[in-house]
Amino acid sequence: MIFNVEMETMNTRQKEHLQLARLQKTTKSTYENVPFYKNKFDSHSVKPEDIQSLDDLRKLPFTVKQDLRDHYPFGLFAVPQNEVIRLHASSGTSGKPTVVGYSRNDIDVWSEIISRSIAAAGGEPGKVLHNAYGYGLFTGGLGLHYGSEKLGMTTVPISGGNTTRQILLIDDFKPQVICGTPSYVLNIAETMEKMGKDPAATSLQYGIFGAEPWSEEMRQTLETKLGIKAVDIYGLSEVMGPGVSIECHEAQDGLHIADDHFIVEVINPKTNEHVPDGEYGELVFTSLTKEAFPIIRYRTGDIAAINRSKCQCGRTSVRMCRVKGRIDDMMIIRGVNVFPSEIENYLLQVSEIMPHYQIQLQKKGTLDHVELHVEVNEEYFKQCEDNLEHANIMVLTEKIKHIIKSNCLVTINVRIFAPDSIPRSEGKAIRVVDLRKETVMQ
Ligand code: DLL
Repeated sequence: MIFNVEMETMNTRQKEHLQLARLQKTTKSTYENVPFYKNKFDSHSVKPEDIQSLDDLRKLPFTVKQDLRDHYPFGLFAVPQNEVIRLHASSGTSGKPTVVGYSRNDIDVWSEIISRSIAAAGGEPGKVLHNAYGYGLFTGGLGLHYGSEKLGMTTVPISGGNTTRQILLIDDFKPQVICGTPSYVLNIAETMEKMGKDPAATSLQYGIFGAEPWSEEMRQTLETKLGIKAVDIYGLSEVMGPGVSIECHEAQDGLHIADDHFIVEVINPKTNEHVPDGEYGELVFTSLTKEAFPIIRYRTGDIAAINRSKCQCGRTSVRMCRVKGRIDDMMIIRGVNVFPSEIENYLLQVSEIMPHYQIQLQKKGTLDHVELHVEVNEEYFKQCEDNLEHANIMVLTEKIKHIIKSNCLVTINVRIFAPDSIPRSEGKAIRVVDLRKETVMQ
């Protein structure tokens, strides 16, 4: 179902015309209302009037996460604080959190974008949506919630955690759509299995999964276990929250960017030059309709590629491929670049292990030492007489090393653990544990 046919199927000329008008308005508003942008534009000798075409966007300076931290909490807002009706913030693992604000109109626009995202994912008015994204300062819970209500779905604001209760409510309320991080929804499905329930036998038909990198293999796992169609949803609080892009359930072939509200660019993170369509680079977004917290050329740190071909679903927006990961999460193992999601993709093809893993980074001398922690499944563990020293475990370790080596071209150490040893996620999974600063130099 296409929620807003007029906006979602516009032709390129109409879209570009709309984008330019909105870009000019945003540039003017940021210049006039946010001293940070005024100073930055001035130091780059660019004025809002210089934006006469979409290509002129390149004249504007980039914005980075540190700019948000430097102006904590409200320094980048473009409206007076009494017009800000909602705040969200990132957890800020290092330093100050990043705070974002929304005007009433921003919340309406976001809800509209999420409604059409849920419709693209298979949701429909009158059906039930189980929202297992965390509610609170994180944008996942409330973002999906408002859009689901606007679409006219019966919305279950369960949030993350309390997994057995989630299962009870799925049984009783019979939702067709489930939203959550892929790692948490996997946790729900496995908990159902442990309770002797068949996760594929619920009322669920569609899953809307995102907020963390995940792989095609993880999609297969979730679709098979739960008997659903699963789509990828992407977003970040600095740009709006979830809904910046989403796959359609018809094609499941790249995420449609809400490009009437955001312009995407893809750059080489080292040279800052644009890369050709189809090539991987860092995603950069400019908001076109946000009032309280407009953002110009925000460098997301996320690596993906874009594609401008038309999708079979009829939507005409630019699409992006699934995000490989964040630049910060990229590991360089003896000169080869690898993202955890690439390792996941091959790991999940190994039937003897569970779809959970963690990568530990340590320093040994001057070299980075990478250890992949995986968990053997119950059945195989029994065959190994519940013994991690069993010869079959050694064979399995070598098998995993070989699969990673031949597909990702890196040699990494693999450690196999007993079932249920890897921490389960209730929100964003922690895939990489970086112990390099704590590791004693040898
Ligand atoms: O994670 C917003 C969101 C909520 C997206 C619910 C999707 C669903 P932040 O907490 O600000 O916002 O984190 C944003 O998470 O820069 C990416 O690195 C990562 N991320 C988000 N969605 C995806 C995805 C929300 N589908 C950061 N695939 C982003 C890969 C994702 N990474």
